[in-house]
This record gives sequence, C-alpha cells and structure tokens, in this order.
Amino acid sequence: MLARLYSFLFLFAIGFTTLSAQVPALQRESDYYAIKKVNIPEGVIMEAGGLAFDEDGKLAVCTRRGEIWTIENPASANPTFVRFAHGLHEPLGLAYKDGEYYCTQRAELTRIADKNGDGKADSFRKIYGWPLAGNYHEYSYGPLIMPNGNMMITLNLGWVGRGASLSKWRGWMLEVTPEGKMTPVAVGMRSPAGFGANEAGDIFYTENQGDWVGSGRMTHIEKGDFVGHPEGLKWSGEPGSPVKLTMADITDTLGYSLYSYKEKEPAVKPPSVWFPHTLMGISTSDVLLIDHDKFGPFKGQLLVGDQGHSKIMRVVQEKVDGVYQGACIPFREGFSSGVLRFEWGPDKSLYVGMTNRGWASTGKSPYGIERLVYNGKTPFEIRDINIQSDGFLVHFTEAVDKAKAGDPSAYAVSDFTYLYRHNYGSPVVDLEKRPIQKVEVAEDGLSARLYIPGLRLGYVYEIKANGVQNRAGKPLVHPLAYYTLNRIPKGDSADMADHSEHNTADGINTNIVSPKRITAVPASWTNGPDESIDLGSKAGMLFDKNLITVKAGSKIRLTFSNPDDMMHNFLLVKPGKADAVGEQAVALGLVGQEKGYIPDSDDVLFHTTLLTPNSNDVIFFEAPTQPGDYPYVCTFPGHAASMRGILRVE
Ligand SMILES: [Cu+2]
Repeated sequence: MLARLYSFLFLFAIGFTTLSAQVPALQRESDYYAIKKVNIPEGVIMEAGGLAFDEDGKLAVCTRRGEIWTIENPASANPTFVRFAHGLHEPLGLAYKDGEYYCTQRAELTRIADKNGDGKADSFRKIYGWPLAGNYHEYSYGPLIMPNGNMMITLNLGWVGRGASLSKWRGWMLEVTPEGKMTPVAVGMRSPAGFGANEAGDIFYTENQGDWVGSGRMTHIEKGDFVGHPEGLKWSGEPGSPVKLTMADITDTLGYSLYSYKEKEPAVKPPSVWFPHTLMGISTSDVLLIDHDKFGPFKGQLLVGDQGHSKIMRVVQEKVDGVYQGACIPFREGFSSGVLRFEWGPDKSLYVGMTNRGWASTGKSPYGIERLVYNGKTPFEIRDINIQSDGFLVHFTEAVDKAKAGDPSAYAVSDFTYLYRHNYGSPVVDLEKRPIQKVEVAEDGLSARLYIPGLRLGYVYEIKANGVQNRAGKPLVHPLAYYTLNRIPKGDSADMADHSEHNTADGINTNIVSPKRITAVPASWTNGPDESIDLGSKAGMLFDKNLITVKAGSKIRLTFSNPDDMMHNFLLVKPGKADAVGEQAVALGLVGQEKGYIPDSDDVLFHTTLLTPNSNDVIFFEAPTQPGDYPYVCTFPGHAASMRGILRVE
C-alpha cells in the first residue's frame, strides 16, 4: 500500500510542482480588496473575541481579556473608544439585538445592556450557564441569533493530549431560548470556533484539524447530527439529547475516511467542505454570509476565516439530493494577526477582529482590528463551481479567452481524501491525478465544463486553472479551488469510493534521503564532532533555542527532538533565505508531505527529516566557513513564520 501511494506521488510530482498555486504578479488581491487598520488607542489590548454593530453603526468588540469596547466611527482616523464592560470570562462571541448585547463567556450566555444610558453596561443577566472543568481549552462560542430569537452556541472540547469532554455538553452545539431553556442540537465537535447561516438559513460550523479531524472543514448542522469527534457522545444519554449514538459505537478505523465511515455508521455526518490543511489554511474560524452585492460578484457565498494563516477564504456551496457540498477558494491574505471574527460594517466593508495569543499566526501583531474594503473593480476569479454527472462546471467572474480556457492543459485536477481516526490530523491519502477528457467553454465565455471520468465520492478535488486567462490576457487572481464531493447528480457515472481502497499508510516520509541530511559520523571526522548540539521543538510552533553560536567550519552533531504534538523539521539555510525557503516548502503543495516539506533549493544547506511527534533525528554537518547569521527554520507549512532561529557562525 505504501509503495502504491509513493508511486503516485512520484509520477505526478513534476506536474504538481510546476502548477503550484502562486498569486501571479499581474493580479493581486490588494488590487481589489484593501486592508485598512482601525486605530486602537495605546494600552487597549484588543484581542478580539467577537464583533457586533448596533443600529447606529457603533462597533462593539469583546476581548479575550474580558472587556467589551464600543467604538464610534471605527473607520475614521480617530475613532472614539469606550470601555463598555469588563470582568467577563474570555468571551469568544458577541451579538447585538434590540438594544442589548449577547455574549458567550466560558461558562454562560449573558445578556448585557446599558439601562441608564451612560454608555457603559450596567445590566448583566445570565441566560443559561454550564459547568467548567477548568481545562484551558474549554472555549465557548456564539451566540448566533436565529430568526425566531433563539440562540446557538458551541462548546469546545478540553485538551488533555487529546480532545476530552470533561464537563457536560462539551463538544456540542446547544440552542438556548431568550428565557434560558436549552436544547442540545448536535454533537461531535472538537474546536467549533466559527458558525453562521447561509442564505437559506442553514447553519454551518467550522472545525479545526486535530484528533479525529483529518483537516479543517465545514459541516452543515441539523438537529441530531453527529459530526465526527466521539468525545461529546459521553452526554448523548442525557435527557433532551437528540443523538442516540454512544462513544462505544465509534471505533478507530484506520482505512476509513469520514465519508466512507458513514456507510458503516449512517449517523455520521461528513463535512460539506474540507479546507486542506496548510494548502488553504490551518485553523478555520468565523463564517459569514455575503448578503449584499457591495463586496464583489460573490453575493450568497460564505466567507470563512483562518486564524493561523491570518486570512479569509471564500466558500461556494450547492445542495445535491439534499446534501450540501462545495468548494473553498483563496480570497484575501495578509491580515496583521490571526483572523478570528468578522462582521459587515454599515458601509458594507468587512471588519475583521484578530488575536494570536496562544494560537500562533502568520500575521505578527498580537491583536487588532482591520477593515477589508472593496474598490468596486471586478476581480477575475472562479466565481462558482457546480458538480455535473461527469465533471465540473466552473464559472468565472469575467469572460475567458476561449481558446486558452478550452484547452485541457490549462487545468490540473487531482483528488484525495483524509483518514478518520483518533490521531491528530491526517495526511493526504489516495492522491490521484484525474485526467481531463475535454473542456467545453460556454458561448458567453463565463464558464467552462470539465469532463472528468471516474469521479470518486467522498474525495476532495483540487482544481487548478493556471492556464485560464480573461480576454485581456490576465490570469485568474486565484486559479485554485478545493471541491468536496458528497453527491453526484443523476446521470451518475461515478465510481463509488471503496473504503477498502483507502491507503492506511501515513503518507508521511519520515526518512528523507538527501545529501544534505547526513545521519552517520562522516568517515573523515577522525576525531569525531567538535560540538554536539541539542535542539528541540516547543509548543506554539517554536524551537526551544533561538540562537546557537558555533565556530566557522566546525564539525557539528545536531540532535533535533520533537516532544510537541505537531510535526516539525529543521532546515539550515543561507543568510536571509528563511522566508524564501518557507514559501518554497508551501509551494510543494500536495506532494510536500512526501518530501518532508524540504524544497529542493540551493538555499537549503542542511536539514533533518520531518519529525512526527515524540521522535528525533541526528544529523552531522560542517558549519559554514563564512562567518554570519545562518537562519534555521521549520518548513512544515504554517510554521516558518514563527519557528526559526539563528546559527551564528563566528
Ligand atoms: Cu514546525
């Protein structure tokens, strides 16, 4: 099985590498959507946990430090900040309705109001509360206020080296009436930091990669659903539970995807959209409907944030035989901190609340509020994707050059899935390139139909359209989408996914063979190494040492240990090249895991293999003879920004 997977990877490595997703220089996100800073007064720690606007356009932000700030004229150069409330317990959601704020603290849903009109909260009423075990990871989110006035909240699992439901209803979505009557809705959540409703009013929640969760994903929630993580099932026997499954019903099933596990246990609900880990983001957050046409040609679609990658993605969905499915598409990156929350402002710009304390992000600021402003120009983008019985219909925001877009070589499509198991995350498995039989471009040039034989249910389709251009010869701003296939419309010619075919091998290459990784004492080192160095990983995507000083040309034995729960590597690179090498690693795309995320680059001097949790690697190398600061960096996608240090050669 292992060999089979590797041979696929080898065969298609060249294609994937050359077609890796890069934003072409001609078309930049910032040409259409500008990120503008909201000026925050000095001393205000605006670690945004939730955003809400009142009817007058005043913005309220609850913070992870337990405050609520109101901000008048947030788009102006000097907004007015008032501390409206304080002393709350890490509120991670805020809503506003009829003159009152609704806020989810760790242990209760609270209604907060300013009764005497002095601009500060003076009324705090508990609507509904729940117990805490005291675990740091027991985050609580919401509320999402429904049209009938009821409120949805979600409760994170605790973390004890795995997701754990240490107190009642952890791992659940709950519905609470304004009077405080609670009904459990759905279970199987791990870290449900974001949820929102689409145009039809259906609720979707986003999940972060973790144990039992192969990659980030978004799932449609209906009453009685079980969405994958078994821990919350501990409470399925409680009065009011709409779920009959128990923890014992869910077994660790190497070899099943969540989709194929459903054939064994029909109560399991797979996601409508997977966000491939590191390729789209690393920690999905807020969900918001684009409910107007003042933000580009995307009305009716969803925006989904990513905290770790400090960015926002776009999601297009369709319902086939009553089941949601669709694609995620890159939208806007480059926010200054981790994107946790967003909300439409009165002018229909998007206010983005950010924080990264304890949750590293590519944006380097610890917190902040930014505003995403659309300038009215139409970006040339994939607008939407619809499943066909024999392929995909890809819609564009502008007419395409028909000759170019009609050529199958303008596209590359591959599919893969993730394993459903107790481990933290899943590698990409069963990766295959899908041949495109032919492409038909619509008369108006606004869509292209890709004929792809042998579609596989339960798989994620990477659709690249790097060769598509508009009539002015410009490429797509983002020639990339990941479509999750749950259903195929009638006229079904698809091959059903056969779960016995899932590759159970990890797909991770932990023994990278390379002349830059020498794992035995070189024969020429007759006196052994001059120096032995121990380096470790540290939680939060860090090395445990930021500076190591060595003599020029000295013989070094380096032991890199990984006691962390994530995978890491060590690459020593040429001065000033840490960013470049990190980007090259991400650009490896789906084959990155096979290469240990080590790009084939002259900028890389020496490296270890990719280390799984609780493993180590020993390498031998000679320090550069040229004195200077040589960065070392972990290039596991998403880590390079924070996980680096300096080897100082003297
Ligand atoms: Cu790392």
